[in-house]
Amino acid sequence: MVNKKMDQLKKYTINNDQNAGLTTNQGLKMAEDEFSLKAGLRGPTLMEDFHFREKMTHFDHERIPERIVHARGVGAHGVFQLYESLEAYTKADFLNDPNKTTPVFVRFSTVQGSRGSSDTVRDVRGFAVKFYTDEGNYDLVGNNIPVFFIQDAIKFPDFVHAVKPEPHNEIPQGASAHDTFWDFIGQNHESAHMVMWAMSDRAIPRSLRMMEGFGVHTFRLINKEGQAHFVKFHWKPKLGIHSQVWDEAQKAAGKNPDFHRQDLYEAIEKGDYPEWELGLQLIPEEDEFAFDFDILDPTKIWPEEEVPVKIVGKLTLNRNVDNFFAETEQVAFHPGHVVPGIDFSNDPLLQGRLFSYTDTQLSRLGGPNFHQIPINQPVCPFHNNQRDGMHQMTIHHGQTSYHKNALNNNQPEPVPVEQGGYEHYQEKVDGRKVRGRSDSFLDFYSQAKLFYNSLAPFEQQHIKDAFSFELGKCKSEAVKNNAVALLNRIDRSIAEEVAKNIGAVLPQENLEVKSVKKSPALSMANTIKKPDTRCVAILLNGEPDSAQLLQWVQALAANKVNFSIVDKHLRTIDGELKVTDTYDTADASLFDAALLISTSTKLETKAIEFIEMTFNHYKPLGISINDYAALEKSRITINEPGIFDLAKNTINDFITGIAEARFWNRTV
Ligand code: HDD
Repeated sequence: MVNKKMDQLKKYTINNDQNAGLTTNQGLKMAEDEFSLKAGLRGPTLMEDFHFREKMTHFDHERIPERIVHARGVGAHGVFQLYESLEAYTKADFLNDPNKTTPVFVRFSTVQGSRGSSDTVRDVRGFAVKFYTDEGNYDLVGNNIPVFFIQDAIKFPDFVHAVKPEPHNEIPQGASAHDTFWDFIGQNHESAHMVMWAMSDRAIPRSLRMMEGFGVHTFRLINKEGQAHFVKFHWKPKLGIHSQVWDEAQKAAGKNPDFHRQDLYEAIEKGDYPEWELGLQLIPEEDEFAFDFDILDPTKIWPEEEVPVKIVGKLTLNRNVDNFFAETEQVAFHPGHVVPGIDFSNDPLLQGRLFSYTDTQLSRLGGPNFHQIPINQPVCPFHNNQRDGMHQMTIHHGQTSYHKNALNNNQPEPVPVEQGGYEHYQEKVDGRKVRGRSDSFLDFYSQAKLFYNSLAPFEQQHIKDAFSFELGKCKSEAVKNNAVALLNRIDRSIAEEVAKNIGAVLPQENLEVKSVKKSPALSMANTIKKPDTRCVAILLNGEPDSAQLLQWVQALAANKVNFSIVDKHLRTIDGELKVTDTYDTADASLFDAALLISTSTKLETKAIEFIEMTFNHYKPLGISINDYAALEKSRITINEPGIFDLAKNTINDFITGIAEARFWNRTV
């Protein structure tokens, strides 16, 4: 398949170090690379050692500033395929022609932690997509949560200062469980809705491949006739939306800090290409005021039951990067990178973002020519009169670099709208210059309650647990009390339970939102469930029946379930199957299920620990055991939900359990 971006990147990708002599950057062949030039073998290094100085100088400058937020991330290449023309809504070329395949680059990220922090922390996940369209780059820079903490971009530096590690001791890393974050939330009730999502299971995804993405803001689509629709963008994962449990996420953060990054990399290497469908929620321009929330407010969703999501295309990630720094680290996203047919709304958070993203690249990527870095280049030609600057890579031929000119026939010339020139939507605006908030943005609590009402009981309990954990880590009584006062505005039962758990003051008056309204689309309990790409640890305790084992692993593979065989030592079983992990290298927090195969009368302690953690995290457990008494040493009873005794159940029953993923009605 033709992929213009891949073809472009190929020109910059070097793989010519084989059979090549070592040279300096000036092309000088070097006869020695292990010893610096010295005055005598035991003498000082000489200034004239240009090779040493060049090598060391380059090394000294290898790092660039990490992103102020979203520093930890992972990227991959892919394609976007439209299902049917959207010309009724937008003139964007890549959303008009279903025969066109648009190359994309996607970067997922956490928000709070630094570049080396753990993947499985409780946090919002960034979901940034760069479409390399024939009309220029279009960036949809979203998150895995459909709302945001604040309504106006001017508060973003305050919010980020509050959530980041505290300035005096740079603690904590990759966590919002600290005083300044909760102080900010207590003082800014516009965060109420977002904080409910951040404390829900959405903030601890099982895999980047199993989370939704949202453009968050209201944007505008404009068709050829100049008609506009308000739009919200959604990414719906084909594998469904799935999460870890909090204890598992914390353990995985230590056992494998690269858990999500590796999961994505390995899935793509195996050919299990992650897929999302693009969905649009559309509101005609004339219905702007038809809702009981302001559609410009980024702390509000448009409930899917009120404004349905129209599925319009598919994103597939099918290629890992060749070089992390060159591609994932240097990619520069910007919500202001738009194409004809896509425009902004007056959402005050979006408006501020339109300034911040290019600005931050100037210090992060070192100057105004970052668009020339291969990963950032559009796949269509670009011409203008911008010149010079740090890291200019292009030799612009000719005398003129200004508009208008007569010396070069007025080239490059602005392109008329009919020929694809971008024109801003001519929205009529009329108002006084004011610093303030629209009254229509003042309902902070209704949708926080809607979200909570929509969740299954186990999801609601996880939210209460998460608040109790996070606020329990705070030191200030005032911060805790203020946070409980916020919860009391949303739901009394959360406020009561959290106040009790953290020893905070429960306000006397119940100020909760009195609404039982639900939006079933918000619950992860209603998601797609498949066994595909889930990973099972096959735990050996004694020598297994190899024919039986082979049959089981074939059944797992036939259902696209991945597996690792775990034993005391790495070895080959009967010359066929390989033990790929030991009880020391594997950990239950890193697997979706376990299958214990025991042929001995005694269960090894580490095997017991493994199945107990699997059990405690509500995961399916397959058991093939010759002596049931051996299980008594563990806390597992064979009749609990999600335990599959392979003497009575088939391997396919176990695989159905793997698809189910969690058994919440277990007595843990
Ligand atoms: Fe932002 C990075 C998403 C509000 C300023 N943001 C960044 C990234 C994502 C988001 C996914 C990482 C891009 C990458 O992978 O390189 N940000 C969002 C969403 C927001 C949001 C969904 C609200 C709806 N952001 C937001 C505001 C501001 C910024 C209000 C400032 C006014 N964001 C930035 C930034 C970053 C950034 C400082 C850091 C690195 C970068 O831009 O390239 O400019």
